[in-house]
Amino acid sequence: MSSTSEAHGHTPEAPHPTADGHRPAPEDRHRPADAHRHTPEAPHPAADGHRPATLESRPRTPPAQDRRPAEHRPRGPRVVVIGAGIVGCSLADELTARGWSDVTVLEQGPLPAPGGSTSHAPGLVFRTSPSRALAQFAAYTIEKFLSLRVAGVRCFDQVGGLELATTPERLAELHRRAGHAAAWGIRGEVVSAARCKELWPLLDESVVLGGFHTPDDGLARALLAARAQLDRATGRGARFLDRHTVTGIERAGGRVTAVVTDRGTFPADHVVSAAGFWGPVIGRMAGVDVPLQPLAHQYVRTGPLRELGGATAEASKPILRFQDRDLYFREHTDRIGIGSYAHRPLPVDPFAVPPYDEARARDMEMPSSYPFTVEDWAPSWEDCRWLLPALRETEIESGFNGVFSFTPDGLPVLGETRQLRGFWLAEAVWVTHSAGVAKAVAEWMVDGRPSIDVHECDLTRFEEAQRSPSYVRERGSQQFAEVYDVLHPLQPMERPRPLRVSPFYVRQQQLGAFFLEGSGWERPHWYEANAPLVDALGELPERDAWSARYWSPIAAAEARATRERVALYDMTPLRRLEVTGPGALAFLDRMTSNNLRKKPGAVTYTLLLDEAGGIRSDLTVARLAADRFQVGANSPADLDRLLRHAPADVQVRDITSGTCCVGVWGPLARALVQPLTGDDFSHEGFGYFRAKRTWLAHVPVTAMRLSYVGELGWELYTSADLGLRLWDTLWEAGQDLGVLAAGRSAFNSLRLEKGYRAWGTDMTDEHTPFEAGVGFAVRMDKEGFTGQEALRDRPAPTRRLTPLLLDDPASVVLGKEPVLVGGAPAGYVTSASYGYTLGRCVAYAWLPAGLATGTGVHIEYFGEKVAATVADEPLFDPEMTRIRR
Ligand code: FAD
Ligand code: THG
Repeated sequence: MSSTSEAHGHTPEAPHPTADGHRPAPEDRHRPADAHRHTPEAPHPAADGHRPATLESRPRTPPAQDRRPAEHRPRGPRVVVIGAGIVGCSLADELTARGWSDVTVLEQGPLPAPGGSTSHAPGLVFRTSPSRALAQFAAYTIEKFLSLRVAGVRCFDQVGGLELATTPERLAELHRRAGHAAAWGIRGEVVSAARCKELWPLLDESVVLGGFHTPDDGLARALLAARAQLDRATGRGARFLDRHTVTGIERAGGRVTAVVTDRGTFPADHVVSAAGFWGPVIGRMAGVDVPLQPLAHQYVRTGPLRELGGATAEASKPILRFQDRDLYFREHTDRIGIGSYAHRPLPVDPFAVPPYDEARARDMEMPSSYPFTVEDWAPSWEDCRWLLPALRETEIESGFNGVFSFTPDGLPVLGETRQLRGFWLAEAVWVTHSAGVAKAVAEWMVDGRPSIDVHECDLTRFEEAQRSPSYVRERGSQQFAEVYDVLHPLQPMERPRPLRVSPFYVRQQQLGAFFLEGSGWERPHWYEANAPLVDALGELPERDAWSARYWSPIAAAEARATRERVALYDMTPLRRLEVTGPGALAFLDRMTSNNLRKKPGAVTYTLLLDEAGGIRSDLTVARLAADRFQVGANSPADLDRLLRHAPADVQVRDITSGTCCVGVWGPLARALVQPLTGDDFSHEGFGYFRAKRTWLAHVPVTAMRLSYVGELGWELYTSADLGLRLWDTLWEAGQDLGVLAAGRSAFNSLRLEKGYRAWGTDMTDEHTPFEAGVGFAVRMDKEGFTGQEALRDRPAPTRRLTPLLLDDPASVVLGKEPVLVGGAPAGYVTSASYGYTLGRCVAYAWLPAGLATGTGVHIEYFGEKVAATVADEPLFDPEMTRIRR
């Protein structure tokens, strides 16, 4: 074992002699014996680990084509990565591959197994997920790991994956997962119990109903993959310093400037926290909330099994998931490794995790590995032996409670914080997604944006109320418990609720609202009070059990009433930003694609694009006064983006919480509102996409004439204190008109009939406005806006967000299903809803451009092929006669 000095540290006695953490420091005289070891088979580079000439001949991944000697190459900004787990190592590799070679990775534990989650991850990699981003991350991880070897040993065993069903519900779920796989381009097949037995001879076939087999999944050797990437990054100039504990983050003028360790300070232009479940600890040093909860998860190894006797390979059978009992399995030569999510959540306080040496002294193998609690394991052991009877002849040989991160929604937290520029998070990442995440973050840092849509993982996505330690603990624990549950896409978590409610909440409760949750808000999906209207609807097609969940025929009645009479929609959760100041117009005009240079009173639908012309958001911008705008926005990322770019003479404020909004929509909307105000609400007096400040009886409101449901009407905004009064005023005034309250379920149906896109679902920054069908909101002739140049240079679209109508009036799909054109997978559904006015289910899908109207396609729903036809949009009221009158 040779301790090499590319991991040159600064000893406490002689801290950073030059105050420049980048200079090669003197040989480390105090290196602990177990520090950064390198196996003899793969000797590590030269004494100056900075730019080891010996590695120049190593294969490099593109785009590092620079052939200049290392010392003459530009090294890019100074990057410090905290943590040398799989994420930190992969990130160093991806950054240096892009020419940013001034990368220092600081690790508190000893390399190569520093004691984080990676150090004991059994490495199962399943790609299939409802999240397209996660599926793409995992696909890249497999692709990359397949190409990595250390001393001839592969970093990935492509043994395949097998998920089992022992209940009919799970079998249906496997069909649904097969749909997700097909939608994201993953090879997979639902197979019989007999085939499962062939793949895994130890199974008791009689308890299995079927399985989902994905031949390209498999096992990552996480530590080896980390090592391979560490070596490659080192070869390009990165350095890894183990036994360096980060204790502080220095900053100046809102930017990070350096990372402080127990062995010196490292100046930095960018700092990435890849500290895994220690994320909150590093976050606190930077003054940033990191919304993740560390939880322990049990992993055991059995004793040797006769049935596996003679096995030579580490694993040859597919990695196995038995989600009905929250278990997974892999081989370790003649033993089986088993992980469980069946036990009670075991939260761990990241601030109380002992340092490496103390952990060892305390009977822990490493800081992330807590002693095994056998009582939590007992019930699972019965389940294991039920599924794999051969386990009855053996016992558990070893086990531990291994710690890793859970976020409130189960997804990673990625991106640069606005509070502290240059400070990035790459946390709550599985081994499965590690390389994909590292690639996305490296692209983000180097190119300004990831090449795929990662908005689901954006660190801005949690609202302030979703970042409290109690919320993160509760939701994180629930994520643990639900990790393998069959979850309906609309299914909300039960606690903590209610969290955010609109001022109309009491009325909604009185009307029997059925609430689901979104962004912490309680949102009525329909109102039981409207149940009597269902009888008048006539026959509705029978729904399958899955699509009937979180659905009610009442939604159809509410949709009908909106088209025929008038309905009140609670639009309070719609994000509202106020943009003010002398520079506000110029700022918004530069930030978005449509013409905003209109007189006060104008409302404009416009797009927030990124530098590459991708859609970051779609907004409505109401000019309320010369230098005051109200922006209707989508995710918290919109606020973040505007705040990042706002010049000194512009103020941007999120006013959502202090205000509220009711949408009053339907042909009788004017009859309802006009009598309440002295202002002219006629078509001539209050035109489409106009805004007015007025009073409705006692309530001061900002009224905007627009409608996401495609009917005549207004969004009415007031302050939160007056919300209830506004609701009651409208309710009373509408009694003779048959007003009703309507929910999100009807809302979503109506907006899809009208073809209005939902950002984040139908379109993201992966798409241009022209592909997404919102090119009408782009003024290419306007002077200078973000994304304009890129749009000019973009080739003609090859894909298009395409409206589909399902052929059979009784069919429904829900979104994220694969679409087959000519029998072959060609795209996926974004959103879908039954169109009650059209009498057909509407689905929008990303499909190749140029499919003619009338083209027949199939959507795969639970393994069934559902016929649909490419339609012309908008599907409803193309002449706009219902809105413009
Ligand atoms: P880590 O590996 O924890 O690395 C973070 C590093 O940061 C650590 O080495 C730590 O020492 C260092 N650090 C922290 N604070 C400081 C500081 N102040 N200064 C310097 N360094 C610091 N995932 C899968 O994909 N498939 C699986 O089958 C799988 N099974 C698992 C089974 C178990 C029992 C467990 C516990 C986890 C499993 N996971 C699995 C999850 C996976 O292990 C983790 O999500 C992943 O390893 C996290 O990688 P990371 O690099 O983010 O974190
Ligand atoms: N209301 C307000 N702001 C919003 C939304 C909203 N901002 C975010 C999100 N929703 C934006 N989405 C849309 C989508 C379509 C329309 C409005 C907001 C819309 N489009 C018309 C059309 O496409 O025909 C008009 C477009 C035009 O004339 O330029 O109405 O719900 N306040």
